This record gives sequence, C-alpha cells and structure tokens, in this order.
Amino acid sequence: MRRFASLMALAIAGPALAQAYGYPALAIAGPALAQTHGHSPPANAGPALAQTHSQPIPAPAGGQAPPAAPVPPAPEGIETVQAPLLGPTGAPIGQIHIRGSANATVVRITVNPGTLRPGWHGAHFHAVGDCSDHGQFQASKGHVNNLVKKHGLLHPEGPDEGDLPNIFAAADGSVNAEVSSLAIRMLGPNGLRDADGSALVIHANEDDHFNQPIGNAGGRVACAVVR
Ligand SMILES: [Cu+2]
Repeated sequence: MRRFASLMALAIAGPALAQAYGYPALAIAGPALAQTHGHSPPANAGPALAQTHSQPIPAPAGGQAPPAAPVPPAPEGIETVQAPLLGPTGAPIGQIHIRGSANATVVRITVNPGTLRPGWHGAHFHAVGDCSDHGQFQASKGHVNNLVKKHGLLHPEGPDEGDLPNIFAAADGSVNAEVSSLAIRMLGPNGLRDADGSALVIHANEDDHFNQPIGNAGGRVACAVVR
C-alpha cells in the first residue's frame, strides 16, 4: 500500500517527484540533478530545479553587471561573498554568490544569456584571487590544492580542494546553477578567503573529473575573484 501510495504520488506530482526519485526525468533533469551532487532534492523541487538552468535573466545593456541572483538570507554564522564573474574581455557576464559554513561551501553561479557556449563547462576554485589577465585568467594559478591531491571528483587519489561539479549553459548561453564542495571552506588558512584569496574559474569545456591536470576542461573563459 505504501508503495502504491508513493507511485500515486509520483504519477500526480509528475516531473518534480520523478526528479526527486531520480529516474524517469533524469534525462530531462540531467544537468540540474548532476549539479546538486546527488543530494536528494526536496519534494517541491520542481521550481527550484527549473531555476538552476532555465530561468532567463535579461541581458544587461552596456556590459553592466546583471542584477543580484536571488539567494536566501544567510543564517547566523554563515560566511557570504558575492562577486562579478568576468568574461574574456573583462566585462561582467554574470556573478557568483558563495555561502560557507564550518563544514561546506555552496556556490550559486549566474551567467547572462549570450555569453557562454551552450553545454557543459568545468568550474573550479583556483588558488589566487586575481582575474586581471582577462581572457587568459592564468593569474588565478592552478586549483586550490593545499592537500596535494590529484584532480578529479572521480579520481581515486582526488579530489583537490578546487574541484566542483560541471555547470550547464542553456541554449541561450545562460546559467543558473548551484554547486557545492565539502572539501573547501571559506575561512581559515587554507580557505577561499585566505591571504591571497581565490578565484572561481569557468572553463571552455566540461571537466571529466578524472584526467590530469584539469579533466580536459580546456581554456579559462570566465573568472570571479573571491576575497
Ligand atoms: Cu579550473
């Protein structure tokens, strides 16, 4: 009976619950579910999941920073940082909003339509908070990797502290994603806000989460300074 009831609920609630159960809608919800790291989305995940990749943001005129991504107010003791995401010319193409607790770090990434190639893109925390060499973004150095691990969420000797799930740019080039890491903290000597800061870097291609040094993710197409 319980199984019948849950199937009924599945049938009634359609895509949202199907996503929560993780099977029939997986093909549809692939990008969004993958971004959630496999944590079970809430039962009312429909709108939230849709938000992660299909909520268009109006393109700003004149390369201005887009409006702030809606992020719930942070509870007491949560560290937050908001920063513009710079594209290849140095103009903002979106923004990031990081929330960090003593145990985990959550990053919401918003990218304007027309700015990223549609499809998957690697995203990592790089070691230095410097995005001044627009278009190259090598000043941000390699991944945060204080523990000298191999790169890759799927590597047996990984992951490094900069590793994150891929993000997905919609057909219009926009992104609304939220990714998280249990390997990095906001504060402390090895944290994102250490002496030289850090950078969130988006790559041209997807990260295969295994190959060295960056999972074949290709060049660096966007960068946000975290200080
Ligand atoms: Cu990277």
